[in-house]
Amino acid sequence: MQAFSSETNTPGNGRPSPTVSVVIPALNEERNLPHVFAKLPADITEVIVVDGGSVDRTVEVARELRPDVKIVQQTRKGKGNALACGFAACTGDIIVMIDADGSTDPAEIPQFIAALLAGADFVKGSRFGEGGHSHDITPLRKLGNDGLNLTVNVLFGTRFTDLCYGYNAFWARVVPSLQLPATSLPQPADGSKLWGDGFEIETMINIRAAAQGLKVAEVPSIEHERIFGESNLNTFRDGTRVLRTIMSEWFLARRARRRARRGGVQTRPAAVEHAASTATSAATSAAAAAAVAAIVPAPAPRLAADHQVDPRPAHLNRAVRTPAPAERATELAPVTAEER
Ligand SMILES: Nc1nc2c(ncn2[C@@H]2O[C@H](COP(=O)(O)OP(=O)(O)OP(=O)(O)O)[C@@H](O)[C@H]2O)c(=O)[nH]1
Ligand SMILES: [Mg+2]
Repeated sequence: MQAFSSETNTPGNGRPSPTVSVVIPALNEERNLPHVFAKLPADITEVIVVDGGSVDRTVEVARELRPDVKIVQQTRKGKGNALACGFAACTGDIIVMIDADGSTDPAEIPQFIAALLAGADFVKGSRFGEGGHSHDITPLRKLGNDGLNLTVNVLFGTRFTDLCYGYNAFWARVVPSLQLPATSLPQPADGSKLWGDGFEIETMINIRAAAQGLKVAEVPSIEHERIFGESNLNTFRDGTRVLRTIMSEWFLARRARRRARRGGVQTRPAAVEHAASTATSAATSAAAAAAVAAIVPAPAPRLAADHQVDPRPAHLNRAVRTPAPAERATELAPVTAEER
């Protein structure tokens, strides 16, 4: 199925439209799935529900609602592992990640797609940028979120307005550069989670996308309260994991930059083949233009003294310059089990 044509990128003009996979991690969400599925745009190519061992009818309900749904059983515990398993099962050109609890509105998906078609590699929903809002976040979590957000912006020279939100979309080709923990690794015997398997996944993905030099855009998003059931997130435990993730990503990026400088390696932001080819044509689309208007501006590359001048449009968020994915692979610390 062809999906999400912009005015100038339609099957009619001979240029193929991207196909779109939606990944939905779900843990005991049988009552919420009907609300989520009802709002999925009609031209989504595939829907992947990643089940975390639900003890309710989550899987059955998903199949009843959408017989063509792909059900994936995650290989370990945690939302991060669920997303990694879901991404691995995607066949679409674009991957959109949303929650199953009714808090992220699937009706916003076209805005994310428009920003990708307008040239972004990676698009983040933002509850706190202009036009965004959260009906769900508590004052304590907002405070923590602001602190973590500021920390990342200072350390990485980014301009994120909402670091910890789980509503993102990106071209599928971006997935390898995120270097998520392999889905084939075993679950630690002591029941702990691997780094990246928990709720720190959103932070990890966002930082890695920026640190890889991908063009990161933000679009406004309205977060709703979970409709039924209870949150799986623990403010202090998961907030601490997020903070530790930020620090560890920063040390890795710094070490990689130093090593690259010592070796005289020319490091450039990752290539943007597909996005670049669609950017010009999509720029005239009203939807894309609206989305681009919300894209975060380019930050000053504070950590990269020898940052190369980047010819890309100023409305795209360029983050610190770090080694290309292949080079960075050797820099990433081995995944270690961490306390729950
Ligand atoms: N497959 C799977 N899904 C999970 C797991 N933990 C959470 N989820 C799903 O991930 C999404 C977000 O989880 P929530 O518990 O709502 O956490 P949150 O949205 O970060 O936090 P709140 O704002 O408090 O709701 C929901 O769709 C959950 O069902 C897990 O271990 N496995
Ligand atoms: Mg939630």
